[in-house]
Amino acid sequence: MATTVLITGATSGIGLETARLLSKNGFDLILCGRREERLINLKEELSKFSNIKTLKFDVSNQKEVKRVLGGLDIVPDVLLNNAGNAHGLSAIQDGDIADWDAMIDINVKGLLYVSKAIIPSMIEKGGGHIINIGSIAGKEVYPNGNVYCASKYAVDAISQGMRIDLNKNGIRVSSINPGMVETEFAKVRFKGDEELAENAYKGYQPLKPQDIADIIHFIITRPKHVNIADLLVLSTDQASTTVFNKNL
Ligand code: NDP
Ligand code: 8X3
Repeated sequence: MATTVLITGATSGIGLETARLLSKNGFDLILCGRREERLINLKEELSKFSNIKTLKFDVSNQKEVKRVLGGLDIVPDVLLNNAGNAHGLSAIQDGDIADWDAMIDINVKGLLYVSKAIIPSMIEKGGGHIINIGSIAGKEVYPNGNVYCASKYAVDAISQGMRIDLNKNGIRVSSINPGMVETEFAKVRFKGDEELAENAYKGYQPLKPQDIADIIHFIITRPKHVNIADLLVLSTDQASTTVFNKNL
């Protein structure tokens, strides 16, 4: 039987390219996101390669997560907790509370709600694999990153905690922490300001979402006794959150 992977945030960026790569490699997928039209198109695109199920929900809506994932008739072998974004880039004294709420609600609480809905069935099945997408921002704080960094530090702590608590259940927990990846991330962070979004990726070669998809494919195809626990992945042009080899 094919391995089933549930991907949150499959409508764009890292999640989308991971869905494409895994489907082409024969993995069955449960693809999640809020943008229904994208989910429909993705199902149409990938159904020729593997079985695709789509689920539309907001990870930060606890009731919705419980209702939608509680109704699943398949236990995913792999849960990819990828949905998330930065909202804004401001000094702490200038931060927008709605942005802070969004980042904590989606990146931290959303990841927890989804995990809470899936983990019991993995335990009952006797195993599984959870991959959490953290960030370099969860390893190193940078100017104006404050609450986004806090949300990703939380993901780092949750990944470590999951690895410890689920150790006895044979559930692998992996954490991937990318540096800059060219996706819709900057567009969301800068609220649709195209110029600011483009600047985020200007003058150097950032990672591509396909690079992270490749790594996810590698991680989930290791033998059962191997867990890639924690990875920091940077483009060659990036050395830290603030040091880039830019050619501007
Ligand atoms: P994108 O903006 O391209 O994709 C974000 C995905 O998350 C979308 O599919 C979006 O789907 C989904 N999402 C956002 N909010 C919600 C929500 N409330 N409920 C359900 N789904 C949601 O960004 P990336 O692909 O870059 O981001 C993926 C992950 O990678 C994030 O966790 C991000 O923090 C992390 N990351 C990104 C880096 C980068 O430089 N790009 C670097 C390090 C980490 P929809 O809008 O349809 O709901
Ligand atoms: C995304 C990378 O450096 O913008 O997590 O926080 S960064």
